[in-house]
Amino acid sequence: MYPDLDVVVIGAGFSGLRMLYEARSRGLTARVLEAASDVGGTWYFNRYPGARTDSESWAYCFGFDKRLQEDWDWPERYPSQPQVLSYLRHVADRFDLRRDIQFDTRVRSAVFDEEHDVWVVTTERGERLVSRHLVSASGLLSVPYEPPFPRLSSFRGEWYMTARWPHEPVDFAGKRVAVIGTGASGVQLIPIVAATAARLTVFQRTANYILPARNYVLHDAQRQAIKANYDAIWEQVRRQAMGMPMNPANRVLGDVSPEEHQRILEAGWEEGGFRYFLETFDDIFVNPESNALAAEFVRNKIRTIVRDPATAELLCPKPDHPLGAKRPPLGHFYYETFNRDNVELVDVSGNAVDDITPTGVRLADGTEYEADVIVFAMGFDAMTGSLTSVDVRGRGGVTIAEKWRGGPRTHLALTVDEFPNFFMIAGPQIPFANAPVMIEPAAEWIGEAISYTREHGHTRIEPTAQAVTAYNEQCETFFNATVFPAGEKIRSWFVGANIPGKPHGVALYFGGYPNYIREVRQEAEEGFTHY
Ligand code: N01
Repeated sequence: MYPDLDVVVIGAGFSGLRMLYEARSRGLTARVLEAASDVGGTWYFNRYPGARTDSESWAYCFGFDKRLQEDWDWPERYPSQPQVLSYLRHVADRFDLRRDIQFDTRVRSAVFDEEHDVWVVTTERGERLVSRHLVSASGLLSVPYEPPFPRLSSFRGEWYMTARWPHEPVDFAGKRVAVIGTGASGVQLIPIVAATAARLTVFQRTANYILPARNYVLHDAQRQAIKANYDAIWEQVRRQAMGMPMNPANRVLGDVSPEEHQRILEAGWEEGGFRYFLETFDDIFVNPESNALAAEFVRNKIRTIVRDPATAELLCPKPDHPLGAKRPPLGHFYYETFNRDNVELVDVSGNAVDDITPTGVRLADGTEYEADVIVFAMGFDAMTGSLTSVDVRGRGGVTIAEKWRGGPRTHLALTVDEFPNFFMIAGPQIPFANAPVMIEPAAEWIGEAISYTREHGHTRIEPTAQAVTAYNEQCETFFNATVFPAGEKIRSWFVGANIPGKPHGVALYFGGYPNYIREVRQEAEEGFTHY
């Protein structure tokens, strides 16, 4: 059996588009299979009101083409979902990528044929493609956690999932709206809904640290400065632990006096976004004292902003919840929203949402909250879900779900032993960092690995089991060096704990983006010695 294609790519979001460009530039034949009707991935599906990036626009984009950077104007500090989607559409058109993308095509299975060293990919439309290589670009947060409520279908109102938002606008005006979930998605949506709903009831199970985004419109001079400084921006990003266009604080808590601590945290809070913890003290994620101080500062801000003391206390994360152990969302006047007369916060930490009734939300103690609209913002089967939900089989017929029965295990988040010729972009165990800047080096590395294999006359490339074990140990070591394990009860998707019954395992690399990139480059430059 000869392959029809060099590469099949699953997904046409940031990762799939970049991979297709990379494959083409290396003279490889490639086809992208995309379940949606257009490019965009995450930015196609998550079109809920208020959706926007939490990374600054000037580094939430591709850096591989200077003219692309010069052409594109970002209108805001944090671009909105329609703005990011427009950008990705522009990329697809500018590089004529669409002719190799098959839309409305969901992959049903991908099976490695050991005799011929090819992947046989079947789609839900009944097609069969034979490809030498398979690249999963199906997203790290793309399989939503479906509302697990048995009587949801009995609900007589409208209901929506943030991650599967309809294309038509949803009108909340004059309606009683219930929102379940207060992660990054819920936090962005809640202030927008509150502005028009007659009544908004927010069901919160775990209070998180919501940092002020402080979005702003970029004026002409700022846009020109961004374009003129892209080389410096990418240089800054390459040195930054989370791949962000920021400078390190270059100090830890112990370097300055207690009086200075508050001033520095205040300045970070005013800067907004992740600058609160990235530009204040470099040890916030590894030093319990530094973390506790930054966490208490946020609690005090909540108590200052939210007028009702009981509501403010409910919004304060518990002391056993380290800042950052759950990804801190960015808020756009989130805490201020709870000062509105039409907004109520309901604590479901000890009185769970039990079910949905024909008229609303029922809690375990029998209390019912009537609603005309329910929005579920309940998160994702993160990191592994987009692969374990597809029948992907490697050598000996082992499925990826079986392989990751004890949690994800990869080599450099790019490959898996027993899965030859298989690559992942933004797969499990990528660094905890700004997504687009991780995607580019991954696509380049995969391109290099494929070219290397072909140039050396091989038809198979696969990491050794030892390399996978070593990388997994590294991920565990870095995670254990942070303060995050202390928050083991808070159900973070970082370790698979947000989905009931999901295997736990460290799903992110916390060793910092520069270290990760160094390792990835070393592997390629030394000739793929772990393969
Ligand atoms: O999901 P989440 P998300 N009863 O898992 C609650 C990225 N992202 O979609 O905390 C009641 O964070 C759950 O409660 P608890 C970003 O990386 C980025 O918001 O488990 N509540 C939690 O409050 C982010 O981290 C952007 O106790 C239930 C919420 O649902 C990741 O995606 C925007 C429940 C889920 O929060 C995921 O964010 C959006 C139940 N039975 C997302 N089950 C930007 O960059 C779950 N919950 C802007």
